[in-house]
Amino acid sequence: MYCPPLLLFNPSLAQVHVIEARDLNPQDSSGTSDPFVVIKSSLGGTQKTNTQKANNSPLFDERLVFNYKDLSPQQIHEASLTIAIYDEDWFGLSRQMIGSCSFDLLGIYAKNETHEMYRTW
Ligand SMILES: [Ca+2]
Repeated sequence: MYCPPLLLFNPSLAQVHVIEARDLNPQDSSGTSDPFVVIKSSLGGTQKTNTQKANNSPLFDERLVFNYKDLSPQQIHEASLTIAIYDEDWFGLSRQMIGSCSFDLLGIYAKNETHEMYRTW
């Protein structure tokens, strides 16, 4: 069984650095969107970024942290995150999905040394 070193040293922390999105499809009649990112963990918990008003290529640069206790190796190996980006409407009272993707946490550690992921939709 392969266990990435970072998970061995700190098995109860998942930090997601949401950097940016580019060329989002506009959702508002103005030709722009008011995007924010929601991250949902299969281990429990949901976190979101701040909303970037009227911006189709937003720079978020926010770190979202999920802390857990007493995770089993099985839970860590099966953990996944779903990342969705929405357009905010009506001062946060409604939202419209622009796109989403999911990935398993160990896959990010195993695929590259920088633990970065890019997705186009
Ligand atoms: Ca909007």
